[in-house]
Amino acid sequence: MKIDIISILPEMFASVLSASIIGRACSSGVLDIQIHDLRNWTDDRHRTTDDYPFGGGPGMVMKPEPVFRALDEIADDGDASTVVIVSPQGTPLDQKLVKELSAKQHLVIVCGRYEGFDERIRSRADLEVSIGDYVLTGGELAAMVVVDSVSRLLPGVLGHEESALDESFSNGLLEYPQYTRPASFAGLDVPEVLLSGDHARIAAWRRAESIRRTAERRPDLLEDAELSESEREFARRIIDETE
Ligand code: JD2
Repeated sequence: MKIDIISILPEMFASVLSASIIGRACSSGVLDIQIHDLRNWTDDRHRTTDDYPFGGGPGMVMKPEPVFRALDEIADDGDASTVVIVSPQGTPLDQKLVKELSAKQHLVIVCGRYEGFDERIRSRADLEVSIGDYVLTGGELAAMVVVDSVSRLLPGVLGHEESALDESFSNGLLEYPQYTRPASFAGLDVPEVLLSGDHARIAAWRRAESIRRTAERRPDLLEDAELSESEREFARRIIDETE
């Protein structure tokens, strides 16, 4: 997958995108990420990317011309590129949208700063995405969240062991509790079932704990989760017991 990122703060990306799993994916050729400085498409002495809002009001907005020129050059491959704007007004990012984005050949992510975008920039986007209901100072961290979550779904980015673990968020439930050695630590013991070697019992315990945890912490997720009738009854009981 090719990912181009357009930003006025390109230096923000280096450590995040070169570290660990994403860095390895780039080195191996599975991922090709290019960061572009939006100021390269300005045409004035001060390399200006913002301007005052018509109608007045506080703050500045991203001016359209540099973004249009950057996209003319970077998203120039017809239907093969998907232009994504990150903004608090976008479609909330969830694992389903991450999966859809991971099927694209070429993503072009536009990061803004200031108080947002001249509305005409939106006409160049295929998709506007938000990473959550809080306000960042700009789109760069959001773009990195999109790149990170999408990258780990690409074939060959995670090892086999790691990718098998992915099943659990994709089933719509929270993860079951996990433990490693030692079996007893700080007076806290690993549940006996996990030491039993009884794989059927372990699978049943993990499934029940996933449902329990989801019912306690994120009951909203249960609506779309695939549960049997008796699992639904179990979840209902946990919700009723959780004040
Ligand atoms: C951004 C700003 C609007 C005031 C460009 C914020 C985002 N989940 C998210 N929270 N915030 C953002 C985000 C993304 C891009 C920009 N700002 C600052 N915008 C009103 C301040 C400017 C995402 N995705």
